Amino acid sequence: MFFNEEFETLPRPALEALQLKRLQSTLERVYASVPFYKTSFNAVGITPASVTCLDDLRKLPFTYKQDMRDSYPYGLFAVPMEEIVRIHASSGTTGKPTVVGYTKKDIEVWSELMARSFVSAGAHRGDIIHNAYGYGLFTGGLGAHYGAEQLGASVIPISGGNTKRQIMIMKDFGSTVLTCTPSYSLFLAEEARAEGVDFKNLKLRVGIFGAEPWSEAMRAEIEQKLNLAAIDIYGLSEIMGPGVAIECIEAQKGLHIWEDHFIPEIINPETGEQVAEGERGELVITTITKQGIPLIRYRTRDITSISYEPCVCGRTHARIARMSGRSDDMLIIRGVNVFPSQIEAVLVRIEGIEPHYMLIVDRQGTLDTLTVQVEVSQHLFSDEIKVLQALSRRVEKEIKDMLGVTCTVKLVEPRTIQRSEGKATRVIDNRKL
Ligand code: DLL
Repeated sequence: MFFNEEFETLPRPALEALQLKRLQSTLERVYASVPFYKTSFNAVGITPASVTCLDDLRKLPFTYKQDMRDSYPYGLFAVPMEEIVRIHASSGTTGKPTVVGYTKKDIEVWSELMARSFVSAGAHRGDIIHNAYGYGLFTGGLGAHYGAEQLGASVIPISGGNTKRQIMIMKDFGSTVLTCTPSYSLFLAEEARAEGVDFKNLKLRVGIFGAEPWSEAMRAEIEQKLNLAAIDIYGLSEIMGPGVAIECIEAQKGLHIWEDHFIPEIINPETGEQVAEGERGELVITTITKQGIPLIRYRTRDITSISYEPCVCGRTHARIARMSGRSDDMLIIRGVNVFPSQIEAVLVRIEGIEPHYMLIVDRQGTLDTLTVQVEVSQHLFSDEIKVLQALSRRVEKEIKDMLGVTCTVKLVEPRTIQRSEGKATRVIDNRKL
């Protein structure tokens, strides 16, 4: 099933020809209307006319989040404010947020790509979409909302929070599709249980989860606890919001990136050079239809790989692998590179603990220390100390075996790690480097 069959299944030569045409017109536009691009292209001696094939894209300089911060709030906009109909911003962990603006056309494109994404996930008209992504400056809520309406489904704009009410509404309104962060879906499952609501008796069929890293093991856990098919959706505010890429329900293997609107590259984050197909590296995206704030070779900092293999679903757009972290959230603990998602993958596999955890990184003298706080399951909680000690030793050993990093595991009481209604915060880094 497709939302826009013609474009979703465009044979690759036609897709690439379209990309080149759209790339060239984007370059012309930004060169003429955004001083930042004129300066940065001139600095490397390139004009839009020097880009005559897709490979020429590599000659262009990268754009960084810092460039957006430096031109805060509207410096990278390529159209006058009269044409901007919506503004979103992504919460920066430090300093000012990154601001993005959309023209009417940008909103139409975004709605279409989200509608395509819903269909790819197995949703259709007649579905009741329970949209628990936050509404506001965050792109999740409104992005999914407009896409659901474009699809012609019924959308419940519940937003995040008030979990008990969410469960009542899901049950009473007969929600069939759930959209929220993967961590919030597990919180919903937990609350439902506490309320005596069994997901087996709900109508939910599909969950569309993204906005934060998660793992295959967590997918298995969500699918089992919520009794639905869990689909991975990717996006970022700078590029558009949710719906840049999504898995298809047919394969659930890799996320199709909508290549008629975005050109993906995977690079080595250190050297900036392209890596081979299938190899891991940082995702770089060039937008080729955006009007409000087109971005050229934007460094997402997200680590993935790309595959151009044909997919069983019939879509011809390349697939990127589940994000395995960010090139900048990677922790280096005693010289070992650690992605929080890797620790999570170990935790969810162990019987007796819950995937609610917090990583605390510190430094004693010159040595890094890693403490993993993780919740013990209710049924083990009242067990004797000996059992619990053995369990922490086991978790420590598994983490050591899998990641090569030594840590201390502290089991904590069920439901004591702070829950998030949006993105979970899972790392506290107390090191002062
Ligand atoms: O999180 C947009 C979004 C909303 C995506 C709802 C999916 C669903 P930002 O707040 O700008 O936008 O954060 C973007 O979140 O660069 C990734 O690091 C991370 N991220 C987004 N989706 C995924 C995913 C939205 N499926 C940043 N897996 C991105 C892993 C993800 N990380």
